[in-house]
Amino acid sequence: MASSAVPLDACLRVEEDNKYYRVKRIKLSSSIGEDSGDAPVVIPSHPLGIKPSGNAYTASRNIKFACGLFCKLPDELLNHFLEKLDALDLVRLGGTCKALYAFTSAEELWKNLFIGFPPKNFVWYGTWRSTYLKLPHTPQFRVSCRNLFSDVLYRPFHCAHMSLEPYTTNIPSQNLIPRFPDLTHEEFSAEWTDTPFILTSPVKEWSVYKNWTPKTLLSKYANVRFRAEAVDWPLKTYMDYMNNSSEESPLYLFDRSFVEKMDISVGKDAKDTAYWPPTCFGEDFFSVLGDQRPDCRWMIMGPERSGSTFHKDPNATSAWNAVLTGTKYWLLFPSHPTLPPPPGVIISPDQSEITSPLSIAEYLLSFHSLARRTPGCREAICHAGEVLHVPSGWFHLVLNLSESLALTQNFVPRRRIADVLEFLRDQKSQVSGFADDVTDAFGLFLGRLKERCPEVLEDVLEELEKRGTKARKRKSRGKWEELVKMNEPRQGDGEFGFGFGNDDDEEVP
Ligand SMILES: O=C(O)CCC(=O)C(=O)O
Ligand SMILES: [Fe+2]
Repeated sequence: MASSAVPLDACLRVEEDNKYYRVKRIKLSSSIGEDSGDAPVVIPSHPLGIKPSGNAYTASRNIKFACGLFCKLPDELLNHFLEKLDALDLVRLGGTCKALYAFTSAEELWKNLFIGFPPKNFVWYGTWRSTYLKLPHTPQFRVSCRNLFSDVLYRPFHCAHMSLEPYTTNIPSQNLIPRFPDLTHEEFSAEWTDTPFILTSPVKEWSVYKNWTPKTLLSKYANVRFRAEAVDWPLKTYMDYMNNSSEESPLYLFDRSFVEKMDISVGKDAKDTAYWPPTCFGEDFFSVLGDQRPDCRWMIMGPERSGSTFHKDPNATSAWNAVLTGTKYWLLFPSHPTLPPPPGVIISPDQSEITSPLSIAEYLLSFHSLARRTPGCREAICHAGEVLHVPSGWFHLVLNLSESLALTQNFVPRRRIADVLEFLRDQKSQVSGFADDVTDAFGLFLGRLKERCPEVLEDVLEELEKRGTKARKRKSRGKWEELVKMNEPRQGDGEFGFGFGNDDDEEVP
């Protein structure tokens, strides 16, 4: 079984040749990745010459011992200490010896400094450190830190260069997400609202497909600022970053106001429309909220290895995600109170908070092989011109396998209105994306549904009433039944099911 606790040095043996470390798979190899045969995975050498900790055992020199009392601190603790320093102190301390130069050069430290106090004007110089310090990247002046052995420093580099192929190929047939040219709304409503699928035709009709690439956008919107996680950068700066960086978790452009910023029209009937939601999804019931609907559409751009760690989409909405350029690897799991979360994902007892503590690359190293074997797991590679459906409530992790540009939109199909109302009513602290003046999202949605589509609301309320009765019956089950259940096979041990089989309320005494 994969384990996040396996240290890198236990898994890797690193041999130096002129340019590359050949990272060979040894006995523990199944703990760090998928079985990709005996082919060695080639990782370039660390620019400072740092190697994984395990190499210290056979080394005749270790330069960490030259950094005075700091050498007594475990690497993790030393790194935490350095997180408290400002740029000047980091540079000064880094000037005292080679090992401290390496520790104070860690990119994460400089990224945090940059994002904490973003400079007004800057040029991207290839790394967060050189950008923050305004040092054009000059690799020939790098300090050599050979004979420094640290997983803390080596791991992010490994994750930024490891091959993604073993994790994204050979998808088991039972996990594979189905692909269709298109579906009718009737087919979607009757069979597919709870299931991920890919459509290969609709996106190819949009004018933005083929006309929008990162390059064509650059020629038109170079100075427009787009949101990328915690920063708003002009597109030309983000593209400099995207084309000239190499990170474990690259900064991801994720902009919810792109329609307004780019002044485009959207929707099937709009003049000169850029794109429209695939018709099979039918009416989006959050549209009854008009201007008060929560954020619902994003333009997404990022380099290879960027992506989204495991999450569920906001407010129990469903989503579609259309790839315009590049390719995305998707890993999805259904969720239900009776199902455990995906391997490696931690969920609070009331299911309201999801924590996915690892970067995507670390997740692949530690949990992917288990995830792939877990019932319910669904996987796919979505190519340019294709759109993937993410059903309401499903956990998903997304990884860009190459530079990619995508559009995504969240919506509420008829069959999921009850889930959204339940979420807005019962998970108030998790409700997101509404303007600050919306203090009662549940009341607002309920009121609008009553006003605009009273018959639909009547059916939905009936459905919610039934769900409430079932939940109350489940709660009132006796201790005896709970004990008996403990001896039954766990949901997820055998064939995958949503666990609704356990809701056989007719048999509840
Ligand atoms: O393209 C991606 O990274 C996935 C986006 C996503 O999951 C989301 O917008 O919720
Ligand atoms: Fe999502």
